[in-house]
Parts: sequence; C-alpha cells; structure tokens
Amino acid sequence: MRLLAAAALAIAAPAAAQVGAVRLNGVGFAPGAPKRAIVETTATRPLAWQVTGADGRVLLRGRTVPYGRDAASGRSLHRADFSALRRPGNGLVVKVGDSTSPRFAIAAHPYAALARDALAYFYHNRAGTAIEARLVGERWARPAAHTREYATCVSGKDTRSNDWPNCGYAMDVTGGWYDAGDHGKYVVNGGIATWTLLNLYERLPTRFGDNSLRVPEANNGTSDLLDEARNEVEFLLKMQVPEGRRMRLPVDQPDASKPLRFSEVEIGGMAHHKVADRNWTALPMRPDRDREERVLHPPSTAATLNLAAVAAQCARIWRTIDAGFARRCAEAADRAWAAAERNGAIYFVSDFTGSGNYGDSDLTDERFWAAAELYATTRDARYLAVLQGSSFLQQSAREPGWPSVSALGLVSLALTDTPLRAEARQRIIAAADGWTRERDRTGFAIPYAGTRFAWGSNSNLLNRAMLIALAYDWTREPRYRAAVVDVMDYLLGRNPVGRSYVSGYGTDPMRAPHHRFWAAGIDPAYPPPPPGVVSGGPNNGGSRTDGVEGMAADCAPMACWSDNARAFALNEVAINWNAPLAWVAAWLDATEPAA
Ligand code: 9MR
Repeated sequence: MRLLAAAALAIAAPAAAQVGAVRLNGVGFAPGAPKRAIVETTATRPLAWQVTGADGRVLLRGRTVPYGRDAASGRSLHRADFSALRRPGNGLVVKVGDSTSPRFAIAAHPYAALARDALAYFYHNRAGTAIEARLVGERWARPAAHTREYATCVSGKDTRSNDWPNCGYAMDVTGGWYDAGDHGKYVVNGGIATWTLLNLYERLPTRFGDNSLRVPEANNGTSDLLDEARNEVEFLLKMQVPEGRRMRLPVDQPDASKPLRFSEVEIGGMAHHKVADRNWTALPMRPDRDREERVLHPPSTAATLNLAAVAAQCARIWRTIDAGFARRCAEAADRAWAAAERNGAIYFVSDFTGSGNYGDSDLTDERFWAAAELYATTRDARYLAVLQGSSFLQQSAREPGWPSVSALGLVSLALTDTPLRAEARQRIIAAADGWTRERDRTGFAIPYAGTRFAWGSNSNLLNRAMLIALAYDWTREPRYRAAVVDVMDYLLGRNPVGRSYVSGYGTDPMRAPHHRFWAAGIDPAYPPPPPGVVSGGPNNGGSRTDGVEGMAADCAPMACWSDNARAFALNEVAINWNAPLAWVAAWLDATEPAA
C-alpha cells in the first residue's frame, strides 16, 4: 500500500530522452469541453506537464497519468488532462519535459467552420454540372463533366469469365456525386452518404438553412443541406429500372467466386448497382477530360433496398417542403421495396474492371433499414411486422458502414414518433456504452479497442461517434459527448502519426489524398484538396498497403498510413466518409457545453 501511494505521489522531472511526442487536437477545444493530450513516453511514473500561452506564461500545471503500452499504436503512453483550463486563448502548447505539443486554441465553436467545409465536399464532387469559381474559388473550379450520361449495361465476360447479358436499354443517369477518388457513382455508397446528410437535417433542421452553404441553389428558400442531398437523391431515383423490364441475372448466388447460373428475372423497380467508367482512368484526371465509356452495372437487391430506404426518408422530409418531390420519392420507395421483396437475393457478383465493387453477401441489414425508413415515413403495419421479427431490434446497434446499415434504421426509428422509438434508443445507447468502454481500454482514448484498422477506418470511428452523440442527446451523460470529442481529437492530430487526417484543419494536415482532381500530390498543375476533407485513414490490411511509400513496412496498426496520393487503400476520400465528418462536426458545434 505504502509503496503504491509513494509511486503515485512522485512526480518525476523527466529526463529529455524519456519523453517523445505530445499529441493533441491541433484545432483546439471549446472552453467547456474535455481537453486531453497523449504523451509518448516509456516513463513509468507520472510526469509534470504545463500549458503555456502564446507569451510563454504558464496557465496550468498538472501531472500525467501513465497508461502503459498500447497495442494499436505500438507506443507507451501517458495522458495529460487539462480540461480545467477554460479561458480562451490562441497559440497554446502543452509541455512535458523538453517536448512541446503543436499549438492549439481554446475558443468557442471550434467546429463551426469544419462542419461547413465538410459539407462543401459534396458540391465539389458533383457530377454533371460545372463547379463554379464564385462558390469554390478559382483553383477548385472546373467545367461540367459527364453531362449527358446515357449508359447501358456492361455485358460480356467479366474477370471471372461469367458471361453477362446486356439489359437491353439505356438510361439517363446524369448527376449525383462522384464516389471518391474515382468517378464511379454507386447506389449503395450514395445511399449511406445521402442518409447521413438527411439524418443531419432531421437532427438539426435549422442549422444549415438557405444561404448557409456555398451551393448554386442558395436563395431558393430551402435548406442548403437539403439542396445538396437532393442532388444525390435525384441521381438515386434515376438508377431505378422502369416497370416491365426483364433481364437474365444470377439469383441467390452470394458466392462471387463460383461460376454463375443465370435465369430471367423481372427487374422493374430495382436499382442498378452502379454507373462508372468501363476502365480505370489515369490519375490525375479532371473529370471533364474522362473519355472512357460510362457503363451501368446490373441491378442488385442491395442497391434496391438502399434506394427504398433513402427514398422513404426523402418522402418524409420533403412532405412539407416540396410535396411533389416527396410523392415521387414515396412512389420510388414503394416500387423499390416491392421489387426487393420479389427479388430478395440478387447479390452484386459481377466483377468488371473500371470501378469499385461494393458487393455484399448479407442483405438482412439492408432489408431492416429499408423497412425502418418506410415504417418511420408511412406507419404502415406491414413494415412493422418486418421490423418486429428482426434480430436487429433485439441487439445493440452495430457500427454503421456501407455494408452494414441496420443502425441507420435504428436511428430513424429512434428519431421519429413510432411505437419502436424507445426500443431503438435503447439499442443505440447500449452500443454507445460498449464503445465508450472500449475507449477506456485504448491508449489514444478512442472508442475502438481493436487492432484491425480497416479500409476507411476513420469513417468507422466517425460513424461510432454519430451514434454515441445520439446517446448523449437522449441521456445527457457527459462521457458520451467526451467520447465524440475524443474521435475528433484523434482525427485532428491526437494520433501516433502526429498528423491531422482532415485537410486544412489541425496538426500538419493531410495534403495529398487519392483523388483524381485534388491531385497536386502527383501533378502540381492540379489543386490540393480544399479544407474539410477526411482521409480514409490507417489501414493495416496486408497486401493493400505493402510498398506504400512513406509508410514503415512494420507499421503498428494505428500508424499504417501515409499522406500519399497513390495509396488508395489508406488515403482516399469518399462521400460516405465526409458525410459522418460533417454530421459529427455539426453536432459538436450545436451541442457545445457552457464554458
Ligand atoms: O470503402 C470501401 C471499402 O470498405 C472496401 O474495403 C474497398 C475495397 O472494396 O472499397 C472501398 O470503396 C472504394 C470503392 O470501391 C471505389 N471508390 C472508392 C472507394 C473508397 O476507397
């Protein structure tokens, strides 16, 4: 006992070599928010820290709390908690021994600008329309691209030698957003990204009103956030197959590696999985210079259920804003749901080159999500029956992501006035509890305790943060809001790489994303990324990251990242990643605690 107490009391004056980097959020902190730095050090006893102002004056002192070795980052760590410092200031630093953190600020509303910039991502990436200098500035302006996108189905042998028939028609699928660094437009990823923006509107309906964002629709009397989201909803609606069409497709064959058997299916009401270039285009590539043929890929049940879900959400939101559009969405949702019930197992199993795959062999969560949106919008008992029989209502919410969307349905049930509201909230709160407990088991204090950093790992954290934020809304438990701040702290510099993953914000921000137009990292004639764009983040998924310049071959899981424009598996940007960044930044801004 006595020994322990003595050790806890001793504050070592650290030898210089003992203390490595001091990591923190380089944007800074709201006055009333929790404020933490992570110190890389093998010291076993607490170390003295101090926060100093721009003039060198010491504003607060304390001692670190040793954490020990952290598996994900491969570092030994301490934490310094300076939450007690509330007075606004700029140019502050945390010092531990001879190590000094990057500069940061304490100021009200540190996330206001980031939320707007993160939303600007979507206008920048619109297809089919010119990106205007008056809205984005000269360097990011570009001519309209893919302006008359009439596409027919890709046919013939794919890379696995399955022979795909043509669908026999062409459709106008102009518009929407490009997915990511590539110019593909994928319904499943468009689905989750649009849902996230629309959900942000449902959570904060007055936050991004008319004239709040830099979009061409400003001054039309409608929320700019809705204007932006509608651009993609219109595209998703265009991807729906007209009634009466038939096509030969593989039915109930989720295993893409096996040779496929085709049979004739009535596909009216389904959604095509994607439209994209026939071949991968070069990097860089301003989109209007793309000369590849644009091809539709076959309809899939996954895309159809995504369309049903988002169109149902659209019908509910636009009911009082644009009744005609809301009706169009409602009809599309009905038709998509009916088509998915008829064709419940048309998996996306073709494998043509030129675009990402977005295949998914488990569609139970997509069906749950679509039923939840339709129920939240219509209160029709047939959707209730689907929901009540579903395991997703019986277990903690799962981390949302493009292949795993059940939580999106839970959120919509939790935010609308239905008999399932209380139950849905409980499932989200249970998940938030689990993730905040994970947070307590990690050296960098993030709500993910694993050592597998998947493709787009930053978006997984943001999606967790979004659900944890909702748990805070319903409980007002400070630890939930603190965990959301932790995710932003991590993204903006409090990580073992010591960089911010968001362009233009935080500590030494990301500069060279994998993006065909924001390609200054490859060709200086192209622009750098605009501010507010989040990198996919660390990915320790084996061969995908081998040989990436600037990254150690033996990188610790959380450090497998490089600011490298060719490293698409870890430094790409994407609509479904920037959407939760915007959501979380806007939410933090709107729920700022009193100083
Ligand atoms: O985000 C997707 C990730 O979950 C997958 O593991 C990866 C490989 O299939 O694909 C990612 O999505 C990419 C898509 O296929 C094409 N456009 C860029 C997307 C982001 O990298």
